[in-house]
Amino acid sequence: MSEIKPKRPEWGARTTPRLQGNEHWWPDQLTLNILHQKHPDSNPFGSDFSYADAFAEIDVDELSADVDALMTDSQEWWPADWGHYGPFFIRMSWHAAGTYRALDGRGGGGTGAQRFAPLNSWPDNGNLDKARRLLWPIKQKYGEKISWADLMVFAGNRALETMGFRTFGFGFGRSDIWAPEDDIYWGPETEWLSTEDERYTGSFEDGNRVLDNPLAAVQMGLIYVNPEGPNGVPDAMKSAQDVRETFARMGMNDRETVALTVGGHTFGKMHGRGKAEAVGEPPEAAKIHQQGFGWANKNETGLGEYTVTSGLEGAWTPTPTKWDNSYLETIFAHEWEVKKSPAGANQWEPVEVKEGYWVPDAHVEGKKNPPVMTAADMAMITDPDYLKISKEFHENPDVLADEFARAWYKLLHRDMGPRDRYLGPQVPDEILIWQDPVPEHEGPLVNDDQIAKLKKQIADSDLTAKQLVGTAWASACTYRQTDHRGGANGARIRLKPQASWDVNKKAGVAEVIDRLERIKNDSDANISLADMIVLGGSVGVEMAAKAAGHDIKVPFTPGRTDASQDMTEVDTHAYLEPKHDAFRNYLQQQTTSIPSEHLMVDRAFLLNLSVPQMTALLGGMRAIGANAGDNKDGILTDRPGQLTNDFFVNLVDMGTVWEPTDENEDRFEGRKRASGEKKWTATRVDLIYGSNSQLRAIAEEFAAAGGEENMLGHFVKGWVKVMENDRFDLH
Ligand code: HEB
Repeated sequence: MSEIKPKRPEWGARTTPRLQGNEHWWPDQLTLNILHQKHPDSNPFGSDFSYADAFAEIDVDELSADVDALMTDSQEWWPADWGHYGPFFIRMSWHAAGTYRALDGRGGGGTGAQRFAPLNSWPDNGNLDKARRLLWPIKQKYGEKISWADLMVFAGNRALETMGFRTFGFGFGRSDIWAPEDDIYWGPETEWLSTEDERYTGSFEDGNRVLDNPLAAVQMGLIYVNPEGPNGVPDAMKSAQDVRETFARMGMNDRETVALTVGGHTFGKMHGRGKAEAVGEPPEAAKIHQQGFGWANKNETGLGEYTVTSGLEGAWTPTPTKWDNSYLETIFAHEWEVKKSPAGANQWEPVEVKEGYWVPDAHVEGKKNPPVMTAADMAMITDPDYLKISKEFHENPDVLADEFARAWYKLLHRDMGPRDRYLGPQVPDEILIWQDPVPEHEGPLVNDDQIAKLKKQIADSDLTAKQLVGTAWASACTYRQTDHRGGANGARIRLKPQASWDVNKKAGVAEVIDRLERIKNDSDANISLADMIVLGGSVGVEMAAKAAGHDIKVPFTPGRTDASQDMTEVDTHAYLEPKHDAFRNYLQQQTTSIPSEHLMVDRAFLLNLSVPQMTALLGGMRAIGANAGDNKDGILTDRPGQLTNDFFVNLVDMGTVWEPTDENEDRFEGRKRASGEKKWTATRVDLIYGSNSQLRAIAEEFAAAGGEENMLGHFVKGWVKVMENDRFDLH
């Protein structure tokens, strides 16, 4: 790369991070950047572009035919192994989707992020720049009608079909991003593929190797595990442990894990016939004339038979472009030993290749190679639980086919949220529990008169603004825009596991829901409990505003329905539990060293809030007194229950002096500067609005003349956004 001399930018702008910005000078400072990521004007199709509308114009049969034709149209700049790009595309799809992690819903193929750093340059994504470039003519043909995100994932699905596998179906609907996601934490390392285990506490040896939350890969730059074995050591049992952990982080159980690995490695090959050192920089660091192509390979022609990707070399089966049971037949037919690939990687090869198992070379006519396995493949027959499943699949190819089809479908769609978000004619009818289904709405929606009547009944009940606001918030705030799970629809707050979450118990939501249910049952209106909870929130906000002298109306759109317990995947719903919720000044026993103001920004991001909306909601909910539980932290007002700007007025008041009351500086006391009299208590997520310069800028505006009105506007907008984040039927 041509050297950048960072000291004297000649024109004044900072266009490389090496020219020090604020993050260099104050690395621990809270940054709000993740709330500003998607500037509407950064979308080349315009800020009001609807991918669903654009996609509606495409002919999916024509698209499928184009992708199918591409599979065997080998290009001289990247010749297809055995004349078929199918396996290569499967790997692209799997690596797009496989970054998904259930814990925070981040990653996955839903945004087309593989086009951008860091993913486009991850060592594990080696040469997938070529796979995407192969798809370019199709992308060019259809333009905005097909997103890169959909196209990349679809290509792998189609690949399976063209090689004789019947998939479970396919849903389109992934719209593209235009810049890397800034909000994803990929790990603490500062070096690719570092083997220092910085993301682990404990070790294999002490039997307590624990991967940091929310990570789902063992090393920086990998999708899941190191194919050579943990940190390159060829140990199949230990590999099994890593495979099990990383696949579980994506919500996959043992059967799904074996089905995916066996099914996936029925196809294609590994690439390592050459020196690893002869492979150049990844796309993000490649020279300008390479035009986005990375990993330039100086081994011979650098292509075809000389391709170096993972450094392991060889195919798993003698029939790598055909769906069959050959992976399990091959692995069970042989005894395996560790050998070195031409690039020096650890891989398993048969002690003696049996008749019928030699693999024809992908490029050289007449040449035969032994089948090979990775440590992770060997795990499938070494770990006793995996072995049992592998044997069952070996004996029952139909069972394998069904489980692989379902697991592959889940892999590709897991980050898309409810089935409502899928588009196109290939969406299967079967509804699956991991899609968090809710029933269809039946009958007429409640009309305005009925809504008005219900609102009056709620207002006339003994429920307070704190209770109503707190409960509606509790129901809706589980939403996360990362994988579109959670939210108020379904009223899952009354089901397992949500009903027993600590935050919901502390906030006393059960009692409020019970009261709302009685009002609903006494009424003839056709309204769900999910809607009643949200409507109750509107009433609460309006009551609190009225008490402060503001006559406002909080928009309410009915149409939610109530899910049942058996529509709810209890164990993965556990990931949605708010262990921290700044808006209700709630923090469960700290399990992370991340200061709570950072957790607050993360939650605001998951809820898709802007900075002013986050600020207004937090200050407004403090004024209403909507803390979970009875603590008064941050309720900086003498008239709680009223939707005022008191939180901001009192926070920026120079008449108060704040001091921490504990070593960790988690809680604080505010005393009157003049008398020393104790006036308030607060937490980090309160005081950050006075301390952080960007948040203080907004807090001051909300505390200034006209500020309360302004705050109210942002409050209502933010409130409705939170309540309707999961209304995919509306937007
Ligand atoms: Fe795989 C390939 C590893 C899973 C599908 N893989 C591959 C390779 C490696 C691996 C190393 C090679 C690369 C190159 O080129 O060199 N994997 C692995 C591991 C795991 C896996 C370790 C965990 C266990 N896969 C998987 C899955 C799937 C797959 C799940 C799906 C489903 N792969 C695949 C394919 C391929 C691969 C298809 C081939 C590609 C080509 O041929 O190109």
